[in-house]
Amino acid sequence: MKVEAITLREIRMPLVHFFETSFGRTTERRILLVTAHCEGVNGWGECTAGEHPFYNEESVETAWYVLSKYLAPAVLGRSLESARDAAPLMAQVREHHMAKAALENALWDAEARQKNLPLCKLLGGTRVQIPCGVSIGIQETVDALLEKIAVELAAGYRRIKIKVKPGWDLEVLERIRSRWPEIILSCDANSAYTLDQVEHLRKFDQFRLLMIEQPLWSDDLYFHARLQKQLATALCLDESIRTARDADVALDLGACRIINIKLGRVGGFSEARRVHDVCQARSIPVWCGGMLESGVGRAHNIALSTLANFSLPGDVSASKRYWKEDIIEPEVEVSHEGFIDAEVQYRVREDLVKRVTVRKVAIAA
Ligand code: OSB
Ligand code: MG
Repeated sequence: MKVEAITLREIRMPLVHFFETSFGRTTERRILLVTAHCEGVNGWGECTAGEHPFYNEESVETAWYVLSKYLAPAVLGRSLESARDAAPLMAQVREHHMAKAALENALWDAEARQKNLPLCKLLGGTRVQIPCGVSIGIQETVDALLEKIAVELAAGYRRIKIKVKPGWDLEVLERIRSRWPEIILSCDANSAYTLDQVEHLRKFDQFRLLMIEQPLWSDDLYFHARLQKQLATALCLDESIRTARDADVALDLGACRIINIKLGRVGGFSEARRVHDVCQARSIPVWCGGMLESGVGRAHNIALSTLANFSLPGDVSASKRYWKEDIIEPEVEVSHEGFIDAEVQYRVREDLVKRVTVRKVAIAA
């Protein structure tokens, strides 16, 4: 598979509803898309870097720079046996996982198309339906949040995750639990707490949460292990797990009992599979996180979620929760039982991509 050219595009699309976390509110997404042109087939990848370096250190701007100056040149003109060969070619660049994932995943997509295989089969996935949860951001009022939860439960979603931060946590969880004592519920702090708040965090135990996601620093494993020992509720790590090695260390330390795998954060399908395998070997369940992706990234999250150890509902949900119109066809749909059919094949709507593109560069070998 020869990599003949790479196109970078930035698209802009308003979210149907703003999404707020402990680090800020997003109303419109800027998304960097990568197209890899390989001997007659085009593979698409999505960069999950945010508009600002708030979730992690990357942003659309840094990814655009690193992709155009370093990563695209590292693979252009190369003949790859498989997309698996891309990561070593890009390894001279330290970190920048979301930029690398966008390109690596575009190559996986191209390889699947070239071999005429569904991407999930190329990855070795076995699940035919994906259990879905939703991640619901911080709202203006608790009543507004309860209303949103009611809508998502009625739609069939199998797990509700809310965003928490100091001042938007215990009372909110209390209101949810008094209305729905039995639903599968979790929360995500995106690093909003410190170890000084252990006593406060211990109060989360009363709500019988499936997990508390990333309560402490985004680069920390050790103090999460200290915290986990003091909580009954399982911790789940998101930001802190950037490699399969991180997963190994986290599990050795006892820093969490569940891991959220995000393709961008770990640098693409190859490393995501390794994180999956480390967790599987140690009987630690994983689930697929989301980064407010367009259909391109969403389809890749679905393919990843077909791997056997993705046993918990992920944050991979229907296109219409995010977009008036998604850039893939068909859009991602979720059944009334809360599953996505993993056998659906998605196609990029290039006409729509063109309409929402604000910049584009084609880089040839
Ligand atoms: O921590 O999981 C997170 C969105 C942006 C940045 C970080 C996170 C999230 C989500 C949204 O929780 C998941 C989604 O619906 O895509
Ligand atoms: Mg998270």
